[in-house]
Amino acid sequence: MNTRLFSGFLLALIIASLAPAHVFASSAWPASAGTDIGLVSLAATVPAFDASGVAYDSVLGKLIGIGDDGDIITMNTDGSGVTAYTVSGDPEDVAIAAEGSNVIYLSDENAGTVSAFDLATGALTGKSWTVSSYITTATRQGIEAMTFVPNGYHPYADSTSGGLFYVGSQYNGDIAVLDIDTSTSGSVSLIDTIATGRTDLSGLNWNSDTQMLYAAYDGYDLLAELKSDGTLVHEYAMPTGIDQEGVTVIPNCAAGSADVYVADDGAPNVWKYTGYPIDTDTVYADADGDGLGDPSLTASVCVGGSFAGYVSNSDDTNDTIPNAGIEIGGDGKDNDGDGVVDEYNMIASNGAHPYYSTLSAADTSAYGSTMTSVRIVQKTGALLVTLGDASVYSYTVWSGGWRGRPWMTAVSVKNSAYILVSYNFSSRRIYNAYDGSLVASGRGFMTKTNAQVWAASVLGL
Ligand SMILES: [Ca+2]
Ligand SMILES: [Ca+2]
Ligand SMILES: [Ca+2]
Ligand SMILES: [Ca+2]
Repeated sequence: MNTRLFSGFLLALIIASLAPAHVFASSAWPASAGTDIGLVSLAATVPAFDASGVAYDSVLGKLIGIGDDGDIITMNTDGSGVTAYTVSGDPEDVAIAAEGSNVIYLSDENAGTVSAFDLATGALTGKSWTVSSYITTATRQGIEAMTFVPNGYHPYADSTSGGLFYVGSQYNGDIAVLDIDTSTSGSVSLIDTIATGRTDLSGLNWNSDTQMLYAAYDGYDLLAELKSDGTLVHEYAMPTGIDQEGVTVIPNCAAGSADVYVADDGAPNVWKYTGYPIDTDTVYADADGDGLGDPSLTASVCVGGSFAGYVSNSDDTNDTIPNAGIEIGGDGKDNDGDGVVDEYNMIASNGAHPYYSTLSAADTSAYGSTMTSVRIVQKTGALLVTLGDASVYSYTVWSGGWRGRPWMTAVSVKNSAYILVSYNFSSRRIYNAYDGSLVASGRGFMTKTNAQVWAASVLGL
């Protein structure tokens, strides 16, 4: 509806008489003051364009504008590159069911129909659906708003057309959720009716990246954000002085904001507002590919989205070493998720370390880098190895412990990751510090020095 056809008095009367018991307080407009990109070239190329609806096809990279005199235009998001088409009737909004397909759907306010138009041929496809019986309208207050919500984003059963059409009435603000079989003319069924609680609904736009339904209310100068089940999330007072007949939102999830485009009825005016806030998810860099993210290196993605090389958790203590499933000592966190904090790792429960166990234990520069301490617990006979990521492994040597049998020692062989464990100078074993495996053993009295010589000889170091 072109509200300029009404006097200010009449408009005020309509709003006052239809104002519902709607108490959600609107917030101040959170985006820029706006620029009229219709003035870039649209006003010159299609001067009679009576902006009524706008949508965005991210595959084509084009805004698609509808004028209620039957004009259809596509243009770039900066207002340049206008291509114009014409169609009969009173199209008020436009919906895109399959981006990049070139097929768009027009809601005709007077006819109460939805029609398919092909941008590739510049003509109606011939398919149309009568929807007027599913929604209450009045003269010049018809199906003013329409958008398409893909399957998976609406709370209803999947439709064979890939999603559902949300068609809004300017008269009472209700949204008819319709399953339109886009393959067959005339086949349409009502799935649900959502009462938005406010009249003068003039534009609808679903965005899957923000998972939000944007609803413009012309006479109220409001932009509402709703979930696809109709739950109201936000309501913003829009810049006044224009007739908001159509709206579309183009998010930049990495930047955490969106551009909002508004079709301003009565003239070739399309307003662009920048810096509009959107919800995003935070993801964390996973440079070592262990599925754990680096809390210090983040990126912003669309709701439920992903970004290559990033994960949704921030649980990595060291993003240069794969250590998923390993308890890191001394950080106060339960890294391996077993309910115990900072405990020792055990081969039986944690398995061998996913990174250190791939290294050669024969590397004679290991001690002090990949392995930072070695000690034996006299009472239990446990060999404790602290690895370079601060994880501590407890390996059981001589099970049963060594209570009352002192003189146990544990030492790296030639700074390798082989550990020589001995007691009473008479029994010796060599363990691989990376996986706790027993490599060799020997018996018979030997001094510390000779035991080292023996171990180096056995290992070929
Ligand atoms: Ca990682
Ligand atoms: Ca890691
Ligand atoms: Ca733990
Ligand atoms: Ca820990």
